[in-house]
Amino acid sequence: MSERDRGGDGVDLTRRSLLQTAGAAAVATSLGGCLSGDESPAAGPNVDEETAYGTCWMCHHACGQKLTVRDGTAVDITGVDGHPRGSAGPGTEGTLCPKGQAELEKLYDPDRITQPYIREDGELREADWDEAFEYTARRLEEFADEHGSEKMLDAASWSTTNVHSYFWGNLYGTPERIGRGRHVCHGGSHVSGDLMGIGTSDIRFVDYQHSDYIIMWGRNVFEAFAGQWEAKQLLDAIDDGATLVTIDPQHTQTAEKADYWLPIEPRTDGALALAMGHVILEEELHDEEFIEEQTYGFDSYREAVEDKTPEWAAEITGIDADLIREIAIGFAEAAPAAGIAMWTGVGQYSEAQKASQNIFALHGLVGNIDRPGGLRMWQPPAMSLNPFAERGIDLPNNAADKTPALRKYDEYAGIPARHLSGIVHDLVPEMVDNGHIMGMFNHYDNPLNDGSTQAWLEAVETMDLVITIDAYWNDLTRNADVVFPEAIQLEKDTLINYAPLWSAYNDRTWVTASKAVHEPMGECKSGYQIYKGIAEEMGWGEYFPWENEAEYSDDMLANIDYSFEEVAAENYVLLDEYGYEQWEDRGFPTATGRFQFDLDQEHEYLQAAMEAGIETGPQWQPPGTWGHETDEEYPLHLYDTRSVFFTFSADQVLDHLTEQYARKHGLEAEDYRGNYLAINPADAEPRDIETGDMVTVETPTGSGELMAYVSERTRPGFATAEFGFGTGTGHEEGTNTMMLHDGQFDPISSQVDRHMPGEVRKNGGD
Ligand SMILES: Nc1nc2c(c(=O)[nH]1)N[C@H]1C(S)=C(S)[C@@H](COP(=O)(O)OP(=O)(O)OC[C@H]3O[C@@H](n4cnc5c(=O)[nH]c(N)nc54)[C@H](O)[C@@H]3O)O[C@H]1N2
Ligand SMILES: Nc1nc2c(c(=O)[nH]1)N[C@H]1C(S)=C(S)[C@@H](COP(=O)(O)OP(=O)(O)OC[C@H]3O[C@@H](n4cnc5c(=O)[nH]c(N)nc54)[C@H](O)[C@@H]3O)O[C@H]1N2
Ligand code: SF4
Ligand SMILES: [Mo]
Repeated sequence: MSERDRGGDGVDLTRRSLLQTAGAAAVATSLGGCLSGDESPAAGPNVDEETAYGTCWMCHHACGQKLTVRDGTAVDITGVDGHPRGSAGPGTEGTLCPKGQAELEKLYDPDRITQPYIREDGELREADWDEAFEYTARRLEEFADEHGSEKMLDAASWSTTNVHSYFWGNLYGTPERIGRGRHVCHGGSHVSGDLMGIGTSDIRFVDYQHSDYIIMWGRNVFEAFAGQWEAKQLLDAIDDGATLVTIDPQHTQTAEKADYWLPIEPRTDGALALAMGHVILEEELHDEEFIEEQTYGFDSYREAVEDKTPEWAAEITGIDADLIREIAIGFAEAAPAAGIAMWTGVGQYSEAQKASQNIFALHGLVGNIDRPGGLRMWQPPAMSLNPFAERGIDLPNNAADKTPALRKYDEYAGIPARHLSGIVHDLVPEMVDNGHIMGMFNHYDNPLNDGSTQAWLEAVETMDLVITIDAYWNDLTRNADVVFPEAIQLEKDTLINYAPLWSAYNDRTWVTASKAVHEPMGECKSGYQIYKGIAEEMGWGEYFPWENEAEYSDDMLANIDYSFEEVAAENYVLLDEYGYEQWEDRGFPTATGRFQFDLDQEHEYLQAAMEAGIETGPQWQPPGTWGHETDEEYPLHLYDTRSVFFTFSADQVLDHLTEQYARKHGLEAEDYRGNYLAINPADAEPRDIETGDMVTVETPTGSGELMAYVSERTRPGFATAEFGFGTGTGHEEGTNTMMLHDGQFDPISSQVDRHMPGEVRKNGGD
């Protein structure tokens, strides 16, 4: 296992082969009709050809795009060299991953919604913009009169403009919001990282360039990267001799490249981390000075790991005790040039808050925080996220005196998460039943994908008012009262709506922007124009003085003395330099100003911990403390995963991507284009299941049909399927794994728990 095998399946993974599984030419071919139609003349000497930039928004990580536009038609798309997110750093090639390349297919996709719709006499019908704005404003006013605006749920997600939060919070006045990080993405580690002083997820990235020892702890970075820079720099690091460890029940594409694969028993990460800490202290490999000067609560840590020997953890995790020792020593000896990358793998189970706390404690123990090769504390550029304030607009805060329902009503008094979270995704259907949530606003978001889908489907039908800004039809948009068609990133001026952090430049702040490359299709408008239109009808025109996104962006950039035009002309600009060990001057952003092993200083957490009956310091919580366990009837452990071809449920609608996904599994000859259930041969054989068979997967609360993919990729007993397919999504083929979900969530963070016990049988069998 410790033998380095970097060939994986005979495929030599390189920067290009990993990220560019299909060239732009292949994408252009797949666009077929679009590009050879009447308006797309063949290239020739008289053809008017331009180069333009884009800011890829296919997975919202903003890699730079360079486009060739011929007589108004975008014909080629590629990366931008040296781009902070799309390259490996200065002087290196910029590329696009398969999703990024597919944005051209999305631009010309005939299935996109390109017209506003409103509900009349129970049916959705096409409307013009004036009608749609007027109708929306009237319904919003009626909703506020009848229910109170606090019963409107803001579920906006990947909008390129942050104006939605000002619209729904400050102006309409709702305190109810489902955010991505804490509620549906990685709630457990969001809470721990925040309270320990290393950020929610913003700085959860290793300083790959200088690292000698990298642990991918429940992360599959070669399929799910946060911008291509991450996968590219990891490849460079291992080429330069860094040790790569993956801790994952799946033998992922990342495990294929690793020196060590630890096929951990799911949900036992907390035990492994405590045992690693035990070894590091026993071997005296901890950083005494850092602990003394920069941390809080070390005594509770020492006490917690005292009896957590590798032999103890081996029983629980299924990982050999000697291997645990080897990894712990390897990591600590390489520190501070050693880092742990973590995101959803230790984020999406009910015991994840404590498990991630135990893992993050290892950073404090070896003192690798904000030191070269360790866990970098990324800095944002000094851009303003509040253009209203920049303009001197006196924006009211109409949500300020409203308490979220979770904290207001007795029905939720038993839920510890209410202290730390405004909402629980999986409780929304119940809140709708209780009349505490009566409407919802969505923008580039589909909650039917995220958990408890069956209950959510009913909730959406019960709600009094559902408004969406989307690009495709699915069970959410079809059930909405208003559907606004949004221009995609290539059709609008784009400055990302948050201050960008992690990138290939580990010592520079930066921004990236691009101008519209193409006219919006049909009647599509940008998100900003949609909010402005509704606001004007609501009588809030004074708060929207900017004509368009570019003007709004100018105010976001004013602080750094750039205009939107100037950044867009370059695609990206590098700004201030910053150094390591920033805690030296600033301390850590915690109640004690130190890195916190123990979270007893945080009042809200203390309340939640007391109610949940857990400790504030590091602690071992066995699987099943809150989540489910497998049993005789449901012996398989089910989990959903990501593929490099898809972002959540957003782009399974693009045929070129589902085609590549089928090809990667060797199943392109089948008619089926849904997701696959990956299952180990040891589990498949007794069930008579072979690759390509249709199977039914069942949990105590639901079932679905999909195609089997028998593979050593998953450890025995663990079966996975990519999410974002099936009922509720825009690509109905396959199974929405969350249709099998029963509402289990982490009682501390409120994060959806996506581990489920299940059984699988071959269709047509017994
Ligand atoms: N089952 C399962 N669910 C998960 C996860 C998981 O691991 N398993 N992971 C979670 C994580 S980590 C996160 S961060 C969340 C994010 O998940 P969400 O925020 O829910 O995002 P998506 O599912 O991508 O939302 C897709 C919606 O955007 C629409 N859309 C596509 N293109 C456009 C466009 O150009 N403009 C507009 N306006 N709309 C568009 C689609 O039609 C669809 O309605 O998902 C979570 N959901
Ligand atoms: N292509 C693509 N890229 C993306 C996204 C996308 O949807 N598609 N989404 C983006 C977003 S918002 C996010 S949050 C990130 C997520 O990035 P990652 O967290 O790297 O996402 P996954 O690929 O789901 O990897 C999670 C891994 O955890 C493993 N795992 C499951 N259970 C356990 C467990 O109990 N313990 C351990 N140790 N491991 C476990 C799974 O087998 C899986 O390999 O990706 C980002 N990048
Ligand atoms: S990683 Fe891929 S999909 Fe995501 S922004 Fe970059 S090119 Fe686009
Ligand atoms: Mo996420």
